Amino acid sequence: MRGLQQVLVTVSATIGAGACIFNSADPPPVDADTSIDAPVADAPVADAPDLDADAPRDCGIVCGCGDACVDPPLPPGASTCQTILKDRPGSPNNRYEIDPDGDGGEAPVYAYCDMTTDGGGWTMVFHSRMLNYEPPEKIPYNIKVPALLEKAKETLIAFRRVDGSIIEKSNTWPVDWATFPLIDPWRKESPFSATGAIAREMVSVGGGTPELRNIYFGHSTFTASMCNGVWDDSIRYGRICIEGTTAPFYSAWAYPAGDNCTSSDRTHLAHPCLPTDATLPGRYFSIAVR
Ligand SMILES: [Ca+2]
Repeated sequence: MRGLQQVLVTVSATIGAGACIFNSADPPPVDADTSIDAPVADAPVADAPDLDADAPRDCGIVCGCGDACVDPPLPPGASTCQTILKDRPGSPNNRYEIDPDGDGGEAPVYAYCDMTTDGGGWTMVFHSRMLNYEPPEKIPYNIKVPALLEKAKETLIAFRRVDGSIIEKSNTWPVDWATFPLIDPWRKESPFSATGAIAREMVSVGGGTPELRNIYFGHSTFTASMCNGVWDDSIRYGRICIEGTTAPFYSAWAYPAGDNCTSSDRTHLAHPCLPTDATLPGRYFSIAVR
């Protein structure tokens, strides 16, 4: 079997661009020049996910065990995770090549596509990969294609596992994903760039009926332990949360101590974002758009 795989890899490699030559048994090789364009932190994550545009190529299609496969060509013109799902219904969650501004302009990038949550078609533009982002003004999206954010209408925030899958609400994890209209300033800069802001939007938590909510985002802090305070711009801390909900509460990301990934209503008090503990999987804050 091993010999057959080797042959298939060799054959696929000769097919050229678009060939899908890896499967779960054969992780993709990591090239020496696939450095991750992310800020340097004092607490790097050893097993950080390779879900951004700069990470090495992965299959766009789930291959059978031991099989080689070839990506069908994407339709010409602009593509996002949403257009891929529309053109290929049933496409699985995975990394795909996208080109939001079509031929020319920005080069295509590889992005993780969430094809299942709330109808799918989400392009993940941010997936935390370290503790204590500094300085917060320099935290970019992982996917930096302006056309993607200019065209997007909705945002999905969620805590995800290292492989990109969402950690759904459960008895031991009372935190939901949430969707809301893409907040205008988020089109230009990541929410980490804000000092301290409140956007009022119709928010759906876990796919529920949308309700008007306050969305807090910025690298300052507020004194309330719940997500309902008044911003104090004199202190750098880092908060993203949605008042009165079980949506993700991502905090302390701009402060030199452990980050917290919990629920906005704080029913689930501070949990560190990254490590796996006895009851919870490793968790990473994420932002996706469609
Ligand atoms: Ca392009």
